[in-house]
Amino acid sequence: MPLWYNEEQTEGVSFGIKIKEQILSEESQFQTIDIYDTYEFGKLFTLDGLVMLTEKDEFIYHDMIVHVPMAVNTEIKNVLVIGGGDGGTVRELTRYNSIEKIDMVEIDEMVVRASQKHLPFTASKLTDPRVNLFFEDGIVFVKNAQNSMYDLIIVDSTDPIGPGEGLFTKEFYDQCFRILTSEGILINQHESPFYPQFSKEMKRAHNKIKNIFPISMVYQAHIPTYPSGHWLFGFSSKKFHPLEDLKSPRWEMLKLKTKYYNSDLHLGSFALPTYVKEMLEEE
Ligand code: AAT
Repeated sequence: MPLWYNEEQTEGVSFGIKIKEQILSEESQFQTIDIYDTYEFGKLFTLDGLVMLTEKDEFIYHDMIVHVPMAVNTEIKNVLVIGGGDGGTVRELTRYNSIEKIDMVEIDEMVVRASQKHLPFTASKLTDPRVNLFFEDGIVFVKNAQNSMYDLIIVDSTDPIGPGEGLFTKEFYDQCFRILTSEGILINQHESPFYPQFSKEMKRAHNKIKNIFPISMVYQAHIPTYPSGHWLFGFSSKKFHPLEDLKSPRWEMLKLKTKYYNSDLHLGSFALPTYVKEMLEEE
């Protein structure tokens, strides 16, 4: 009997991946952590039965959440990552020699330990000397952080149910604004535009952020294992415009080999389908 991982992405849509075996299943204080080995996607990591990443397509998400802001401000030195316990975001950040400090605040230490054991490539740079791991709630961390501490904040969080809920609130975005420098950039994983229960959250988040940051835009990527495969990210900033301030030649001089991100795609990722643009204009 073949084994399948099945995720009810909506009440009427189920997404399945054939699995070789289940490698891990544990209950943390916050959520259920499962890791499977699959035929098509390598290892699959889920929280509360929802896909967080697979080894085959995680490069798309992590390229887009990191290289987009880094190519807009190549001088970024201090970075805060909220969530991201699998280490993929940190891995991409550590490729920049110019970055001096990365604080990563993950609520669930068990996610980090499971990733280090079973997703070694994704978690490979969590031991980089520039990385400081904090196991606490990102909401509390930003409240206690000093003004103007970070050049970049990346919110690599779960969806707004469970522990990730508070990371989609106005209070949280206000704190992010406060602790960013005058050149600061905030990047959010922003849900999918396609199914209403996801797009509803994206619209709510975008409406809150655009009232706080002078520049707030949305960009997209194709992530096969996320609901609908069409995923959005938010780019907000106190100073930099993600297109007008893109430093393509400077970024290309760094000669980072990326599998998804490139300068043309950077520009293209901000060109949104009409229905998404209309959603973003709705109050
Ligand atoms: N890198 C892609 C994987 C993730 S996982 C998101 C992480 O956010 C999880 O490890 C979770 O424990 C952590 N997290 C959730 N809430 C908080 C919080 N309040 N403070 C700190 N960390 C938190 C992102 C997947 C995106 C899925 C899209 N469908």
